[in-house]
Amino acid sequence: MTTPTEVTRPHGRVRIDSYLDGGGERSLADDVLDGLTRPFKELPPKHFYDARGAELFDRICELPEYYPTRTERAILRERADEIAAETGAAELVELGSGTAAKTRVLLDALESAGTLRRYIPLDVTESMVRMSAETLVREYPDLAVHGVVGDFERHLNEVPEPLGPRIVAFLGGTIGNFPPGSRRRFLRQIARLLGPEDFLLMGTDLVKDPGVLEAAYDDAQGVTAEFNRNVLHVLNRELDADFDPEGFEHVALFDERHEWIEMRLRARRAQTATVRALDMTVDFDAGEELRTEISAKFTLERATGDLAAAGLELVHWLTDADEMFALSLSRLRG
Ligand code: AVJ
Repeated sequence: MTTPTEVTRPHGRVRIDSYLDGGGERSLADDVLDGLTRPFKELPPKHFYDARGAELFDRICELPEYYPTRTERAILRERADEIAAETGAAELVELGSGTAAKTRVLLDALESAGTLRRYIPLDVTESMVRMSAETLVREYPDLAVHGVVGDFERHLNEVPEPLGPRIVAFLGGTIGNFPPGSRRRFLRQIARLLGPEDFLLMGTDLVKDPGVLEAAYDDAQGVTAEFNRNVLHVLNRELDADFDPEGFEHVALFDERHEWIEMRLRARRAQTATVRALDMTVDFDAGEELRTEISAKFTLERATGDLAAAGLELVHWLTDADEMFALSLSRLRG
């Protein structure tokens, strides 16, 4: 348990603990050192999300080709009352809460059921945690919000002790960003937040026609391409680098063997970038690719297997009529 760098109580029902202390920048530097010196260059997708990246991601969620967000929201709307009844949850812990747009659907259902007491958003973007906390306490007069500003890969231990039965929500399909081994390891860490009365509610995008998948990650307006290149803008700013984002082409393809989408940046020509903060140069051959994201797509079997590996058992598998996306409700295996 580390000490939060800052604790604020703007008024009785909001508390925000911040655990970001420069560790984030260190992790960017480490990821660049590791990832850009490998024979197959790679950066983890978490570095997309500076303010501009978060904004571009919000625009992606509105695109006609990008079905996951609206499909997940529709499933939630359809099934929230059932989830509330089944779980009787007093609190909602949300990992990667962002703007907390879909959260309201769950909070409404838990409030109507009369069980809701507390919301615990965990996100790396401090402004988002603060904004959603302040908005939500105004909208829900009996709700306490205990925000945790942190990285869900490093700060799960900082989630406060439960006040009662809880739902841990990990929405959007973000679990698909982890490669298979670390996905199961991460699910085991999440499982440690659960007691015998608690549930995990997780969103997973489903395996489907490759054309539909690839369009979702390569939209006609080029918003996803800009989102992909944004990681280079982040490196330029944070590490005093000089990558030319326009020197790279956006690539999105479905790897059928691994059942995941890969996003890559492909060098349009041979080029060298300097990363001054790390005193390193990075050479690209013409056509060389840098992998920036995997986004795994799931079947019921894959989801069940991953949950089981973390000691969790599936309670409900909730999908839309076209089986585009699924929400799984699971709990510790009894
Ligand atoms: C936020 C990780 C769920 O993988 O679909 C959207 C991110 N990348 N378009 C996803 C993303 C390209 C998104 N997740």
